[in-house]
Amino acid sequence: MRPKRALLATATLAVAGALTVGMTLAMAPSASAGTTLRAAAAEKGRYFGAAVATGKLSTSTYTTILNREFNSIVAENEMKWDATEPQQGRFSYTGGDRIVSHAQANGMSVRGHALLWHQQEPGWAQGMSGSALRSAMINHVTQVATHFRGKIYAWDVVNEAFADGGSGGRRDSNLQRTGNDWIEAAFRAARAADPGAKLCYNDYNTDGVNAKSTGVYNMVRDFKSRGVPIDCVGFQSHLGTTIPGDYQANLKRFADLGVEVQITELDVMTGGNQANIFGTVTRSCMAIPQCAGITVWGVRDCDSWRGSDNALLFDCNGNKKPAYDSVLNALNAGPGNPTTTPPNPTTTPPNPTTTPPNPTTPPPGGAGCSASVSLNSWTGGFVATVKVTAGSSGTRGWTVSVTLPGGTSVTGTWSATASGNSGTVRFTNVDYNGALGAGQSTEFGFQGTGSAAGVTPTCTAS
Ligand code: G2I
Repeated sequence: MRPKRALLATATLAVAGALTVGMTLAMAPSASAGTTLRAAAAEKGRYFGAAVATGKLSTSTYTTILNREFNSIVAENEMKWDATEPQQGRFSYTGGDRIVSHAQANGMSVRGHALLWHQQEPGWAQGMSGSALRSAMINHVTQVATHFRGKIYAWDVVNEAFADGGSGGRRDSNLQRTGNDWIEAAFRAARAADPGAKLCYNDYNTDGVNAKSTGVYNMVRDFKSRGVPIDCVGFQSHLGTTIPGDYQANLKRFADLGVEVQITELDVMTGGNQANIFGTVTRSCMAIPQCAGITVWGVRDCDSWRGSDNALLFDCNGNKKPAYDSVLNALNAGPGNPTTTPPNPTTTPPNPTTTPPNPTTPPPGGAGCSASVSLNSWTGGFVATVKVTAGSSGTRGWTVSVTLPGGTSVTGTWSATASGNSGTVRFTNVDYNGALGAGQSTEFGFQGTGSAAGVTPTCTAS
């Protein structure tokens, strides 16, 4: 204890000294963009966010900093499973809605955190397993993503599902024990419920190239190759006194897979290196065009889950720390961002899950298409992915019919519109995937309860 206290006292003095510099800078008369984190990030096409606890929104020091410096927020706890579905099938959105309305009133976008996580499961789910849990978790994803539909820039659909250590494999949990496909089933359910939200996988200790991040990388590559809807990967970046030398290279290898990367829970151990590490993280994000933004996990040091680590950008009185200047300078020095646009808090960007047909070859119309289905099944439920391929005349639109066995019903559909949910169900294209050139394919999917084993889809083109 004693040496630590001495260390902290020294650090506090150092911080206080450097603060004078930070405050002088902040008092410069210019009110133009670039003098706050949110303005500097927005100028470069990024967001700069903070994790928020609703209980603090009535503290004026806190809210003043939040509204001045951040243009994105995430609920620190209020959108988690235990908070949103405290009893099975009974949903509670008070805290989450408060976060969303604060964002809307202050020009901020919202990150959703987190639909499925093995921690902070409500008690009723902790005791569940197998197909009952699988149905409950998919229902949770569907209900919560539907409630917030159109209001969330990016969802952490699944949080912290990989194991620490060298295995590169999944972490054991009751979620994982429902079957290895639980993550893709969750992403598909989230896409069906809110097609406009970017869907992220989020984890910690994945901040450099290591066995764990490579496990995640392999999953993302597999998802992209099979059309599982994933748009982004979150790197939590809870950092100590060092940062992996390949931090930026790691972000880049994920971006090269065709996903957005986001720094989602940044905080850094206090000490001599804190400002440098915050700066390195910010520069790394700015160097990757697909890095959409950075979220710090709290506003002031005293708001942090890390307590005495003093891990954030503002001290407990709300003063800017040297780490703040380091981040602001890195944002202002960074290149613009050609591939991501800053999320708009009030509109939902269209987010098709399939590649639109080539506009230079107008579809000639006429009959002819085929469909094939691949199934991920577990006891009591399934996710079906259907590939639709146009015949030699191409399509203007298509309808795929499947006849489901008795007792089986469809609970969610993406990239198509379903008529009915049991017996013979007809799936019709949505506006962006009906027109297919000759031989071109698109995919849609549905999930359901019961079994879809052996179903044969038939396709009709228009
Ligand atoms: O643990 C740090 C973060 C790691 N990644 C996922 C994040 O969701 C996680 O956030 C933390 C929150 O900052 C804490 O505030 O998650 C913790 C839960 O594992 C949060 O702590 C919980 C306490 O454990 C509960 O006792 C308390 O009721 O916060 C709750 C609300 O204050």
